[in-house]
Amino acid sequence: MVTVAAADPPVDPAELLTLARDVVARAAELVTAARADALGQVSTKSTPTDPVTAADRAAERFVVDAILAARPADGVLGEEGAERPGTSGVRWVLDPIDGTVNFLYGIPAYAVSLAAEVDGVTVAGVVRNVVTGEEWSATRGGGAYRGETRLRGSACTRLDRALVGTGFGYDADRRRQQARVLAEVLPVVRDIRRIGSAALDLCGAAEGRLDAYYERGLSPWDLAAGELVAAEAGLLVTGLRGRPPGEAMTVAAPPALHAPLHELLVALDADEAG
Ligand code: LIP
Repeated sequence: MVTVAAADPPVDPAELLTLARDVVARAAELVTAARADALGQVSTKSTPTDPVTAADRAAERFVVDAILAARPADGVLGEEGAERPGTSGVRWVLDPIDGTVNFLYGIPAYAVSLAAEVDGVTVAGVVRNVVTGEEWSATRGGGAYRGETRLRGSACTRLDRALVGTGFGYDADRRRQQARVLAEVLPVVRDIRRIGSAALDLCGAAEGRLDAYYERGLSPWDLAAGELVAAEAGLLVTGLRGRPPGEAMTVAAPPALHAPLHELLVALDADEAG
């Protein structure tokens, strides 16, 4: 058993993963069952096109209650407002529906994303596509999987042959800046895919369904589980200019692609304001 001594009591990432997988699977069932009613209960957050539904909130409540029933001393951070410090050293980071616009439109690309951190380091993560039931998971040092299949990322080594995922924020000025960057990336790669869920983008890159991924504007809950899955699949997951992945920029790619993509995004100041 690999234990993480920083927590009190020490925890086994595999045990955290088992709990996360069970809770996420049940949350995905709740999201599916709630969709019909949720479509009539939509409000917005940062902009009129940044939705949140009753299903987002119900799924977050469910996950938080289930996690704390099992581990009452843990901390939680959720996209829809769940935030509590814990005393165990373990914090759960949750996006109850990553890809909420896809959820609203019935596009089968939205996921429940749940990660466990110990003293700020993600040690276990699960991403589950609610519609297809595909589940990506990882523990730190334990590898990344879709189901039982080990993930190794893409073998692509040329940026001009790379299928690159990205996404866009909800704010108009941010989208103008992202479009400026996209206009320079699109001509020099194979193609772009905008799937609409950062968690699924990161897992897609881990599996090789995308050769690489970048996005500016990710929140901790978008990133937490998918970042671990991508890293455990052998991808480099970074920001720009030596920074960690985060709100300014996240780049996830195999080493052969990370260097040219990173260089391009730095040249475009892709992590700058806007
Ligand atoms: C989504 C992200 C995605 C981004 C979307 C949206 P949400 O998160 O996962 O990468 O491009 O604009 O922010 O809002 O569906 O939880």
